[in-house]
Amino acid sequence: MQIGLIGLQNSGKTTLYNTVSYSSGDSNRTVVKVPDDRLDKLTALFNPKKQINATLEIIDIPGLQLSDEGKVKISNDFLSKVKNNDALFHIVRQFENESVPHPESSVDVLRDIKFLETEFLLADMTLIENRLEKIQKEILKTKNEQVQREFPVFKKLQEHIEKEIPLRDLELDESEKKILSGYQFLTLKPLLIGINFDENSKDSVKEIVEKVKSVFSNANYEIIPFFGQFEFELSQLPEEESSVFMNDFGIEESAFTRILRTLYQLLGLQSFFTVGEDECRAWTIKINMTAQEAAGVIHSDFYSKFIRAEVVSYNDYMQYGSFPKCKEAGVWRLEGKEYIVKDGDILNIRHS
Ligand SMILES: Nc1nc2c(ncn2[C@@H]2O[C@H](COP(=O)(O)OP(=O)(O)O)[C@@H](O)[C@H]2O)c(=O)[nH]1
Ligand SMILES: [Mg+2]
Repeated sequence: MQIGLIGLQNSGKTTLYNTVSYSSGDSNRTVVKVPDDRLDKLTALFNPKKQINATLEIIDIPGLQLSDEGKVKISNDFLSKVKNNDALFHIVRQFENESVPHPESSVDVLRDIKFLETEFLLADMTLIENRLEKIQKEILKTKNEQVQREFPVFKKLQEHIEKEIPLRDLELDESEKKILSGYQFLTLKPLLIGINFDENSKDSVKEIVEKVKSVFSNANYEIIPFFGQFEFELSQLPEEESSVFMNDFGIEESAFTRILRTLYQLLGLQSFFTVGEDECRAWTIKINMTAQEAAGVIHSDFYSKFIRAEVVSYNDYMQYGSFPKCKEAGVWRLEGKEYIVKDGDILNIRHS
């Protein structure tokens, strides 16, 4: 899964990137481990040679520049960088800092959110219009079925986006999604908005988040407040010290943990585990995936050669402490390929 950090310049993207990325240096692409208490506990029980957390790729996309007319320039470079992102994380600046100029000269979260959304809507509108023109020409020339199928879908998008509503708010069925999968619509990508506060303005967090939520009450995205600079500094401290500071400050979990949880919700993701003496591992899958599909995430052969899945839920395993005891208690199950995997299931795939 790949997440792109986007936003105006000096909103705190690189600061956040440096907070979550272990590697230092000026690379703008990093793979981070998804922390999971449950996996840590399974590792403590199985004592495997290695623990493999789920991972997430985070990309620090260079800040959007304003043109002389005060518009965001959506360059081809920008588009190529967001292309493969599964979700966009828009970092909006709420912190005041005189030595760091705001591209719009003042701090205004509502304006910046609206601003980027408007530019993204315009970019998508242009893409849709251009494609529709081409489709219409091609339909006249050829009887290409693929192109004919695209036409009503693009018409639907156009009608929707002309109301200035992001495409992510539009209901699309599987076949429509498939037709659109090759195109890059900015407003179709799942969106998370991170509001970057200064540690001194902690008391205003609630009020500002409420305000944003009420102004954009129909919006189909999540909002996360965080303290960019402060949380970066915490991340540089040893664990024991940073947790003391966090407690004093009144944040229970790091920005990263909160961001991850929200991302999983937003993208409809969950984890299952595989355990053993060699490795204990967390895997990320979509909610509602079947046992066979989950097996395919481990290895494509496991999909085609799937026989059954041995399943114990994490909570049951923790309660009974071993597979034999889970069997005795009747919580160890053999499930077929249609079984819908639950968050925290421990799976062992039987395959031919
Ligand atoms: N006071 C304050 N400064 C911040 C905060 N977050 C980032 N900065 C500063 O703002 C400047 C720009 O941040 P950066 O992360 O590079 O922004 P980017 O352009 O979005 O990547 C840096 O000097 C940061 O130290 C914050 O929460 N509070
Ligand atoms: Mg940057």
